Amino acid sequence: MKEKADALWKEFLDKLEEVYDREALENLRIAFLGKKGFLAGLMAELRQVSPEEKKTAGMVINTLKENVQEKLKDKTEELAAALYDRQVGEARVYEESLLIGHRGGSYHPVTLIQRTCEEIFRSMGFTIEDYPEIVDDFHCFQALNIPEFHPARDMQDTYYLSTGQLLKTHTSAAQNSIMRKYGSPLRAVFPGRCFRNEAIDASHENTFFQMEGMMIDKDISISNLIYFMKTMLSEIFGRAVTVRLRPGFFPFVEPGFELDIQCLICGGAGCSSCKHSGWLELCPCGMIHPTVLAYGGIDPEENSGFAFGLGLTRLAMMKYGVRDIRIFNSCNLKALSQFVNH
Ligand code: FA5
Repeated sequence: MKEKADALWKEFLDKLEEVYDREALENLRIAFLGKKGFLAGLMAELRQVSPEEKKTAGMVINTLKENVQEKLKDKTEELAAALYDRQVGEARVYEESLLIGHRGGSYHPVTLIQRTCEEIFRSMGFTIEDYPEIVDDFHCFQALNIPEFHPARDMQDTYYLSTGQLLKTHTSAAQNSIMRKYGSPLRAVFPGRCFRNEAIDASHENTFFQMEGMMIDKDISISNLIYFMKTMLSEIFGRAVTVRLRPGFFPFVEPGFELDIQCLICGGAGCSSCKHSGWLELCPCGMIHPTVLAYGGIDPEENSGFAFGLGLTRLAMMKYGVRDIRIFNSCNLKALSQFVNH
């Protein structure tokens, strides 16, 4: 019985590999689990097995059945996610929510979330700064303790221009100029569009928004950082959200952290938006590295500070329950205009 079950399992896995749509999946399910399917055949054979072997043989069949069911379930989810991606690509997914008769313009959801964040930080004494999208290597990398050939550059696949300048890969590129503009003490946030040559999927775009924040003064500590992060998130969501802080490496902070938010789309159960992990990387942060302070003309012996790089586009996904980041750059007004009243 065990050999037969193993052979069936292998055959099932081979066939599953070739399934690309729901119809084929259903046919496979019927072939294996249906009334006249292979599993039913094995069950029929069980009747001929001697009473001593029956229990073991029964367990073998049950295990096979459970494994087949689990794989079918995974494949169903995988196909559903792929179908969803296709629909988003064709900009059809939000058609039901078309605002019939709606003719007025509306703000882009990322603009809405950006303004909400700006308001929250303004109320806590932060200034709002603007910064160019085309920057130079010094500001994007070197001033952030990332010299030429540093491996951290590999994490941000960069678009270089023929002038030697580049498209800002992160809002941290503004840190140096803002430190030089204000010196210490300073409290500033600076939202901006970022560009990376990314493989695009449900949570990665090649053009997305971040909002950087910095607070520098005498005696700024990690508790200040955590306080501001928590205040911001509870203000934005208007309810308790589950976050986790784990160590993260960025050459411009020490110590550095990754602040993840529990996926609000699936409630942490796992879905395509959070890559089935239940968590979404939202806001790396940390204490500004003394070398970076010094580059910005601020004495690291006298001052300390924190910085964070909030993923604004991902935050908009969580806030508005958008499953696929691609919708934001889709120019699909039917989809994008529905956030007008949030
Ligand atoms: C940075 O960009 C650092 N500059 C952040 C930082 C600032 C760290 C200050 C410490 C201190 P990272 O590459 O992880 O880190 O991006 C930050 C956030 O931007 C991510 O958590 C995510 O929310 C968002 N993000 C990054 N890449 C993408 C992408 N391709 N598409 C959408 N959002 C992205």
